[in-house]
Amino acid sequence: MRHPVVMGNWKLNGSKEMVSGLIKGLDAALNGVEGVDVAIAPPVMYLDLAEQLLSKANSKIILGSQNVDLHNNGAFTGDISPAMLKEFGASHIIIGHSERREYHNESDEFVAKKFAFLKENGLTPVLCIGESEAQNEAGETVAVCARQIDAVINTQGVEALNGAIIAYEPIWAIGTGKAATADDAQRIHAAIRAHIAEKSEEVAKNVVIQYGGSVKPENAAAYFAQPDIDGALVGGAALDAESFAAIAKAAA
Ligand code: G2H
Repeated sequence: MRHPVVMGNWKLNGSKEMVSGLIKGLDAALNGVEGVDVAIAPPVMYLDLAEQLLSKANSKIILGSQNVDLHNNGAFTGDISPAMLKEFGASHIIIGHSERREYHNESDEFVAKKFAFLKENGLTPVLCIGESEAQNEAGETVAVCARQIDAVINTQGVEALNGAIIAYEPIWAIGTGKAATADDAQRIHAAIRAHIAEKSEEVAKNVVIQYGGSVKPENAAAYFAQPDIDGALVGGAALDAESFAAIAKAAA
C-alpha cells in the first residue's frame, strides 16, 4: 500500500528568521495530521538549524535536501556529500530537478549516478523527471519520462526504485502557475507506472510517484484524488506554512 509524501522544495529561499518561523508554523499546523509523510528541503546552509528546531519540537516532519554530490569527501569544491546530509538528519534528497538539469547541465546518466550513490548511503532519492513545453507539444512526454527513469533501471535494475520516490514535474508547469490538469497528470502518472511495470509489477505498484509544478492549496485535492498520484513536490506554496500545511492535509 503506497503512502503519500508531500515534500517542500524551498529552492534558493531562506534566512535564519524565515526557516525558524516556517518550521514552527508548519509543525503547529500539522499537529495531529496522519496518513501523509511531510518533508521539507531547505537550502543546505539551514539544515543544522532545521534539524535543531525539528528535534526540539519532537516533530514528525522529515528533513530533506535539494542536491548531492557523487563523493563522500575529497577535492570537490563547493559540493555536499551524502555523509554530510546524513549527519544533519536529512534523509530525502531531491535529484535531477529540472533546474539542475538546465542550469548545471545534469544529464540523465549523471542523475542516475547520484541515485545510486544515495541508495548506497542509505538515503531516499526523490528523482525528478518531466518534459519541456516543446516535448509536451510534440507528444514526447511519456518517452522523455521513460528515458529519465531508464537511466536508473538500466544501470541499477528496476528494484533500485524500491523505497525511492519519483516526482513527475512537467517543466512548463514549474513556478509558472500553469499546472497540469489532474486528469492529464493522472494519465502521465499511469503511463510512468505502466512503464515501470514492464520490468516489475511489484515495484511499479509500490513506488511513490509525486506530482510537482504549481501545486497550491486550491488544486492539491484534485491531484490527490487520482489513483496514481501519491503526493506532491511543492515549490512556491511550500514557503508559506498555512499553504503547505493545507496541501499536506489534502493528501492525508
Ligand atoms: C517544481 C515545484 C517544486 P513550484 O519545481 O519542485 O515548484 O511548485 O513552484 O512549481
